[in-house]
Amino acid sequence: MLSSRFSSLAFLSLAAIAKAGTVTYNWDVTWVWGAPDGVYRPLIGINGAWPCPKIEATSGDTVIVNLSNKLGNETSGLHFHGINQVSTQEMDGPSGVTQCPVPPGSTIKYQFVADSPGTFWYHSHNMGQYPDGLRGPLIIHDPNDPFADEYDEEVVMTVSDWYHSQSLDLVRNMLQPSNTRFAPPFPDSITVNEGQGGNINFTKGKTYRIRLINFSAFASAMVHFDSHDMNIIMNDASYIKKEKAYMLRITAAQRYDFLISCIDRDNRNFPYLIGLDTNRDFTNASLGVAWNKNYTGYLVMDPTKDLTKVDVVQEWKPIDDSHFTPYDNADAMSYNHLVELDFAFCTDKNGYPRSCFNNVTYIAQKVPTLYSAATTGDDNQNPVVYGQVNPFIVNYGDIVQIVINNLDEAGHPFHLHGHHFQVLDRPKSGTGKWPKRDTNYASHPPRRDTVAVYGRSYGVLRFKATNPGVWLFHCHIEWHVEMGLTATFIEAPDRLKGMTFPQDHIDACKAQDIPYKGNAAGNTDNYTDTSGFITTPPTTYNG
Ligand SMILES: *[C@@H]1O[C@H](CO)[C@@H](O)[C@H](O)[C@H]1NC(C)=O
Ligand SMILES: *[C@@H]1O[C@H](CO)[C@@H](O)[C@H](O)[C@H]1NC(C)=O
Ligand SMILES: *[C@@H]1O[C@H](CO)[C@@H](O)[C@H](O)[C@H]1NC(C)=O
Ligand SMILES: *[C@@H]1O[C@H](CO)[C@@H](O)[C@H](O)[C@H]1NC(C)=O
Ligand SMILES: *[C@@H]1O[C@H](CO)[C@@H](O)[C@H](O)[C@H]1NC(C)=O
Ligand SMILES: *[C@@H]1O[C@H](CO)[C@@H](O)[C@H](O)[C@H]1NC(C)=O
Ligand SMILES: *[C@@H]1O[C@H](CO)[C@@H](O)[C@H](O)[C@H]1NC(C)=O
Ligand SMILES: *[C@@H]1O[C@H](CO)[C@@H](O)[C@H](O)[C@H]1NC(C)=O
Ligand SMILES: [Cu+2]
Repeated sequence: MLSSRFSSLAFLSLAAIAKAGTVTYNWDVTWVWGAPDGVYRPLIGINGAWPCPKIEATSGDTVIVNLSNKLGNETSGLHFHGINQVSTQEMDGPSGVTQCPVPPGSTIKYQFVADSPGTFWYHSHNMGQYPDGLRGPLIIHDPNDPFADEYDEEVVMTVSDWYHSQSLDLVRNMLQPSNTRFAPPFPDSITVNEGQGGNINFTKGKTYRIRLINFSAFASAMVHFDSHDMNIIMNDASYIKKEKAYMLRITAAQRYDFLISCIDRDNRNFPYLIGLDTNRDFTNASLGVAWNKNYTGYLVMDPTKDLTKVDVVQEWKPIDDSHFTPYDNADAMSYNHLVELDFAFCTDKNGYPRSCFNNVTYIAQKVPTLYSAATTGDDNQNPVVYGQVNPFIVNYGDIVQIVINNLDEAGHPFHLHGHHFQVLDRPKSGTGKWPKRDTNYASHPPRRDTVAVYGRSYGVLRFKATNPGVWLFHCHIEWHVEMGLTATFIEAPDRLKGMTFPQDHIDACKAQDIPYKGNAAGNTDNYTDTSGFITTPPTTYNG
């Protein structure tokens, strides 16, 4: 599973003394015909192949991805999940936010410094495309890994829910007035390593670092290894004090790095279980248990021996990740800027199912939000210029507390671009709304980029606004993004004023006659003139 370049520890020690380099990927985005779970369907791959390749670099390296859209019939783009894009906010990738969609026949270059090590992933942030396959691991090695002495080999493991239909059709079916229960598409199966299998060679005396990445569009998964604990060392590319876990729950877009050791007493092949959690709230027994999609993989000591035993779990009791301690033991920051978001499903003027923050659904505008921030002068401090993208202006240096009140009965994973936030509190389901008091928080809260907020409960997050840019905050259930479950942080707009963009990014807009200056509607005479703003979501979904 490791590429040859990184397969030896010798490389890692070399990297420790090597100077920062550049890794370049020339990628054509192409349709590929494939059957990850045995059922053939069109997939979005790279350079004619699928699964998509892994990006691998060492912290400090510059990563260049030169992306040519050769799909012919769909736009595209890439987001590098968990990379904070310090000073390169225009490389973050979501369409309509930091760039225009890349039209067929165009090329766009992404370039950023991998400033921080860990397990990341990249994916399309355009047209609900990543469940169609356009996604892959992004591994940034750490020459100063504090756990380097504790493992011998590393293994990348990706997990995902999987669909037999294409995203465009799934989203079109979902966004219908008849969908009064806001039902998302239901996965057909679960894939591990994109269907390539998840068996791990397990040799006595060796300890393995598993980099687990969740590519899911919807479901969460429970992870349990027969007879072996997981020793977790990282969540979402942020080191933690080692935590022993019997079971983990990973939601869409999260990552965990953990160690598993093959010890003296081990003498057989051990199954592990990944159970797809399609229930709305696994902690609520009255909702029934819906573990109908399971994957069994093996820690393989001897491939000629039994590989049929199944790992059975009686009860799902995952470790509480909100109680992890960051490796550096950093204190909770105190905040000066509160943003409280009530999340609930809602219905638009045409009766279409949507999801809302504070009763407002996100509607993509004509001009990418970052381009508006760059080109509307001092008016870029005024949320009016951005249109209905749920904009929140925060000043440079603010410490922002986001409170997310989840009024839905299901759990939802929330992701912030451009930051690793502190998770101060994430109470159990059924707790209700934030009591508007800051009490009983973690004093050394874990930092991550995606947090699961339980049903009818809330989450309290803090981040420091020292990364000027336009950063989305959204549920990482892709189907909910398409329903509008997104807010936009306009961070330090005074520092975005007048910023310029690479010509190929602007050319992507020009090729489609998308305005790239002015307010949300491209008005350049009067930035607070809201004529032409999009105030109702389109009734036909085209991505
Ligand atoms: C695991 O071991 C088998 C032989 O037992 C070998 O063919 C395979 O390449 C190994 N896989 C990895 C990822 O090292
Ligand atoms: C990027 O790709 C385009 C089109 O394939 C090619 O013309 C260009 O030279 C590439 N750029 C780099 C930096 O490799
Ligand atoms: C584009 O082409 C692919 C492959 O033929 C097809 O599966 C897909 O549905 C098409 N997309 C659109 C938007 O027509
Ligand atoms: C990945 O995330 C999805 C969406 O939250 C979830 O359903 C699935 O169970 C997760 N997979 C794992 C292995 O945790
Ligand atoms: C999946 O695994 C769980 C836990 O062992 C079990 O309760 C459930 O019945 C399994 N589901 C299927 C469809 O086998
Ligand atoms: C949302 O709308 C409901 C019903 O119209 C109202 O009770 C509630 O106060 C609103 N919430 C916010 C945050 O505006
Ligand atoms: C569990 O689910 C039931 C049925 O939807 C609901 O009435 C109840 O409030 C839920 N319990 C909690 C603690 O959320
Ligand atoms: C700009 O447009 C706003 C909203 O239509 C209007 O109130 C304002 O007077 C206009 N400003 C100028 C200078 O025309
Ligand atoms: Cu959601």
